[in-house]
Amino acid sequence: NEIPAPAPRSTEPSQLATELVERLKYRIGKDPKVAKPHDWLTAAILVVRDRITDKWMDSTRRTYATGAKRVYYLSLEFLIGRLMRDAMTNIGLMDEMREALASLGVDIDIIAELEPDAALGNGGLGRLAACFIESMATTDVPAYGYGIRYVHGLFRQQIADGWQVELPETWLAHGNPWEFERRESSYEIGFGGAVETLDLGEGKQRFVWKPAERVIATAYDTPAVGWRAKRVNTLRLWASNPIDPILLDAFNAGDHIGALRESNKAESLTRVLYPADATPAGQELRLRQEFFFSSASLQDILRRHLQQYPDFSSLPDAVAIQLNDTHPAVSVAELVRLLTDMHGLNFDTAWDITRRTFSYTNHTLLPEALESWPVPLFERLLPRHMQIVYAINAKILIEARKEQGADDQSVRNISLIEEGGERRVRMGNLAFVGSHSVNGVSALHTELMKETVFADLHRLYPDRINNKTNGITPRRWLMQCNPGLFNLIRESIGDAFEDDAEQLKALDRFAGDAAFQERFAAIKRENKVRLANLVQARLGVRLDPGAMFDIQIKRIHEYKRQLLNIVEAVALYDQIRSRPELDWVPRVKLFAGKAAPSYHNAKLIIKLANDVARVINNDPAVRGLLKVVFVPNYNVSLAEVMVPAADLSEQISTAGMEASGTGNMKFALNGALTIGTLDGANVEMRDHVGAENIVIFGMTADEVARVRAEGHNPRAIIEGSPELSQALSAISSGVFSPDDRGRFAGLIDGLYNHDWFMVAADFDAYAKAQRDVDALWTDGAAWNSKAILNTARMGWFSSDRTIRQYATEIWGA
Ligand code: DL6
Repeated sequence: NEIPAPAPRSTEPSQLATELVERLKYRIGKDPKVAKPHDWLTAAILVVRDRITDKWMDSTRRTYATGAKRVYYLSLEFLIGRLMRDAMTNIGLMDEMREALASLGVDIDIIAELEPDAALGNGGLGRLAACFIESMATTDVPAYGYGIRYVHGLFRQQIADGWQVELPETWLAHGNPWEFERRESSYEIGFGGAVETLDLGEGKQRFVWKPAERVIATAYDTPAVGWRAKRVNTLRLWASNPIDPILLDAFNAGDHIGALRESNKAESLTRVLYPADATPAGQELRLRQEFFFSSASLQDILRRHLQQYPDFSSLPDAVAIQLNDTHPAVSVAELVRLLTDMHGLNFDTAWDITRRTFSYTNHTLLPEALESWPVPLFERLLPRHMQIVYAINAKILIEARKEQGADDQSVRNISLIEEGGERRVRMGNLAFVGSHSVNGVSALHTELMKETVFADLHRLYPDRINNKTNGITPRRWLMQCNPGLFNLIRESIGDAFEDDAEQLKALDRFAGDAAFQERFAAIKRENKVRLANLVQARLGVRLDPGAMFDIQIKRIHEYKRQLLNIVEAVALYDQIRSRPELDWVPRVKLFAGKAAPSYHNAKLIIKLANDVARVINNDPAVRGLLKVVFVPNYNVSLAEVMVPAADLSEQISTAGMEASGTGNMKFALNGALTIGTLDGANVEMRDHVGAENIVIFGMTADEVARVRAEGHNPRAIIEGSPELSQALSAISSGVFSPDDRGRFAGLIDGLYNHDWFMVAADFDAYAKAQRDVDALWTDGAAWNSKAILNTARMGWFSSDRTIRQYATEIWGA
């Protein structure tokens, strides 16, 4: 019998207020008179969640009824940040909830600040996954995001005496009112042990993996609400639990700690997010995490498929599975195992289904970030998967050699096993051969993939590599983080851009309108005041909102070249002191970002930024014309304050090294001008906003590759640039580190000796570009016009566009 759908609930603030009090009493057990702000936050989330749940169930029913293809996005990271504003905006309840809470004496802005920032990711890759989940719901793609429910997300960063200190993050400390625990959706995941071969006669065999260890994966579901709540999808995160919570025999025998050892071990599997960005963790636990979430997700997908279809021949037509980087690449072997060993398909059929079901996104060309696992480790942990990897490898290499005439070197490059030295399983190659589509994340990155890391595989499968330039969700990165600008746009061009970001183009005609420029600039100023207040409160540093806010926020990495920016600040400091009579443009250089805890140079760069800041900010000769600020603990919520406040966005990676970038898109959409290299998506941004509205400098990717191949002489470059050599000698001689004069000598020696990241090579071009930026700043109308054109022309970089391209060109969804 059909169960009737519930009648739509009233969205009257008075009704919402009644529900808020109800949730507070019956779900949290608090009398409104004694409720704390945290209790109100939980109550507010529960009220919104109920409404979302109605839509969620509608969406699920609709997917079943229409038999629509389902998309599964497997990602070890989802950097979702806070969810409450996002959900309320998308379901259209923001104003009503504000009023309802106000009627109970609660300020929504205060409780919103208490929501933990869910940092289940490191940086761009994880935040992209979060934008995609929202855009898949917005564009009505039936999708599940699958990942890990880390108990501790990315570490909290404290700055102590200028150094980064890592502290545990505890986003679940107050519980998580968004999620539903699904005890019924749990699966066994095995590790280790051995494989038995059963002879079935007629040359047939069956393989039975007998794992030595097993844990349980339990699902936790969070609704992912699309714009206007047209669809609600599911983010399903797995937590690991022991099979036996306690070993009673051991406990009764007095071994109280030992009785819990296994249980602790099982739970520790999903306890912590690996804090490495673009460097493999290289830890057994990391491989365990990867297999754990891949296996749980695939078992779940196959179970759901069999509820609707008689067998797996229809899997590639009903299901698309996207591998977000190589972290879930072991899924290729696991799906073959599940289809053959557990469901009785033969290897060739299983392989064909696997390849037609998976697609893979590559997010980096950095050699150190291309995951590979030592064969002995892989074999010990996943003995059956090792056999399958060898079987796939044999198939691929025979095909390459016999059908394509690949030579020895090419066969070595294509192989799933890296030979020479320690033998390793190459996860990038496994993901590539196990997928029907392999995509890069910007046009330049995709071309470089074809020419470098996957050159031989590309020759073998020339139709497989394609490009899907990244995008960002305009709901979070404009509507919510910049309500002033959002309202101004709506007043000026109507609301069509809310459903199609490319309609922002209609703003073009306001670029030269003086009255509009004034309002646009006033909003930017308000956003800068908000950031200045935050900096004053957290760091005690006073910022002038009239100065140019020049911002670089992202993970700290040598290829992202925060060092180039800091060295330029030092050079500028020198100039301001030696030419005080000139009209210097007041600037604040703001930095934020985390360094991987084991990345020595990245941590040193944070210390340098802080040491330089201390000296410059306290030197009266600078007269406040230049300030340097490192804002601690960068996360999604901090980005939501910093992005709308930027005048200038620093996107200055060594060309050819940043796969795409997405921060670059957020800034430009919010009306910042970009100073950047021709790297990643900057190239396409220039095409969209117009070369005259972006400041491009420095070597191209081709030039970097050529210089690296031919060798260059950074020492000569430095000696030929008085500004640069003076700045470097100040840093290396201890002007900024009087307590330890040699602190930065090694860092600066690296620039003289090899300059791998082309900091010295690009310095003069960068410094000149910065002076061009200064000149532009002094012409307020010209600056504002360019800023408006950036906002107007960034609509194409909406993740809705990216997802539509994935849906039509990869998923067939
Ligand atoms: O595609 C999302 C994002 C890009 O925008 C960045 O350019 C890129 O560095 C980042 N890649 C990673 C790689 N980590 N691993 N593996 O985070 O992806």
